[in-house]
Amino acid sequence: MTFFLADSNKPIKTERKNYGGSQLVYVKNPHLDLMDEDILYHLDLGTKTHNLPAMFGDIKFVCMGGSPNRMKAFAQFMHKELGLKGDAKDMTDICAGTDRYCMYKVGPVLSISHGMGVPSISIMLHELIKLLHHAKCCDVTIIRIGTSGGLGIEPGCVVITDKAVDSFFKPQFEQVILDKVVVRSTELDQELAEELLECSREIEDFPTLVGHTMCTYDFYEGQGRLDGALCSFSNEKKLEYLKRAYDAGVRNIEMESTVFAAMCRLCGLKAAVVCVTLLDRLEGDQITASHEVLVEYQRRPQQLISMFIKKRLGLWNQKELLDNAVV
Ligand code: R2B
Ligand code: URA
Repeated sequence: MTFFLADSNKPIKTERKNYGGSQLVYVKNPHLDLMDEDILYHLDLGTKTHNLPAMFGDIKFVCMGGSPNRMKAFAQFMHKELGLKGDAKDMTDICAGTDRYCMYKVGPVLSISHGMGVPSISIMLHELIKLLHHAKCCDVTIIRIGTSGGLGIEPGCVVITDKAVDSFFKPQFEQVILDKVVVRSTELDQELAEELLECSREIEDFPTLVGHTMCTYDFYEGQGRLDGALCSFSNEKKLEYLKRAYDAGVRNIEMESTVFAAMCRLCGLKAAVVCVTLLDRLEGDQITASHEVLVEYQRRPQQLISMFIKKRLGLWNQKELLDNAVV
């Protein structure tokens, strides 16, 4: 697949080196084959109403985050970073027919919002994964770029998740199916995490580290906060729990990573989670940084992912290309 830069006819090739064959996106549902039409209701897309292979067949990177505004900003940023033709401001929301999620396509990059929490991201992922499957996409890398609460690290750090764990620090996601609990592994792609860490070494503007990410079903009691409408534990109990989480390797807390990791893994997608921390939960519960500081923090995962995508596309700086050239 080839895209063209705005200022030249220099092509952007999206083939990956050393990949060892194309990896398709799987759906593990025999019922889908029996359906005449698949309506992706929450995305306002469908197999009969839209030509999904034509619209999305060239997607190689899917980046997602909770907020629609942030994912629009990411799409506009990527448009500039990839030097694509046209005005980024004219970018249209592919899911404009619904206000559940937003979606923007920037060359081989899809930027999509997922809302807050496991149920919201899970609905979006079911439909997104079917979309990538119907569109016959291959070799797709999927990354959640989000916000989180840090644990024992400076606010503003970027955490690349090596393990997404539940509230008991276990690397698993429990899905209730009919009246049974099905336990799914939340293993993420370790090579991808290492590649991202390698990219981060070239960014001096903010610290990036690798650690476990704890995913909870709630922002307040579920994350051991004392400042919700309900709270039945002491500050001592809260700190004892958070310190145990730290000792188990947890460096940040958010609300989507386990189901994201579990679903992507089952469907053959190489997945990563990259979140900035807005506060250190060992120091407090309330997010007190100014709006400007929070906006800048939220750009950090975007900067890292932009560098990663540009490197994969062979668009990273000339010096590095020369340094790595085989003579
Ligand atoms: C991080 O931030 C949101 C809660 O404020 C939630 O979506 C998450 O994972
Ligand atoms: N998002 C979370 O889920 N928790 C925090 O503490 C901050 C952002």
